[in-house]
Amino acid sequence: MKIKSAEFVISNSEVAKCPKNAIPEYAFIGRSNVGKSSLINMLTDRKSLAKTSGRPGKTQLINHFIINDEWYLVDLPGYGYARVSKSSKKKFQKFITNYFEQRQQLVSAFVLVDIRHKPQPIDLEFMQYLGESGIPFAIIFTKADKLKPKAIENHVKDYCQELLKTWEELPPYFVTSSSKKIGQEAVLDFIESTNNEIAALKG
Ligand SMILES: Nc1nc2c(ncn2[C@@H]2O[C@H](COP(=O)(O)OP(=O)(O)OP(=O)(O)O)[C@@H](O)[C@H]2O)c(=O)[nH]1
Ligand SMILES: [Mg+2]
Repeated sequence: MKIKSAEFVISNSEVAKCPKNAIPEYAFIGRSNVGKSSLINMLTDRKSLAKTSGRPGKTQLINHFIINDEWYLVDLPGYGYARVSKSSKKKFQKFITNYFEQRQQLVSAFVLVDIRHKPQPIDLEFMQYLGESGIPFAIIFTKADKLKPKAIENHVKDYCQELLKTWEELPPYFVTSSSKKIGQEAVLDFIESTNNEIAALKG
């Protein structure tokens, strides 16, 4: 998919106030600092469409971006970062779970995990939560520039093995690096073919 346009639309803390348009939507979620906002910039070829930071907890709201006037890309706050505030210490903030449970337009979530780390309980729990809520998801391994190709292969293999302990089938997954621009085409092609399937179903 070619990115012809990518624009910020709105930030919200309530899912009820999110855009009402019935167009396909893809949401990026994962631990704080895993690289969600950076990935959004890499995918859209924009330097600072989504705000990034070296300190965890940068993204605090539900941020909608419209791509090619055709689909929404959503940047979400990270989970698993306790220092944000006392009241939001709960593992998955309520407005995030509300978003996933109520957002009719959501086609698929992308759960981002840092390729350097072993499977973390909080990520596996979030995937479990999505599965139980009937929300399709794909996994995006981030920061692949930090590992050598052989290590990437081993980490992905180990991750898949862990998933197969609880899942019968593996979700789609992608290896990416925002700094080295790895994985852009694969992720965008996945979104494009999913959009095409939806359009075909609609007739
Ligand atoms: N080496 C490397 N660093 C990355 C990559 N992607 C993101 N980073 C760095 O990781 C840090 C966090 O990036 P963000 O994109 O702000 O992470 P986030 O998941 O949106 O974080 P929150 O909004 O706080 O939840 C920044 O210092 C980025 O420069 C990558 O592909 N490679
Ligand atoms: Mg962010």
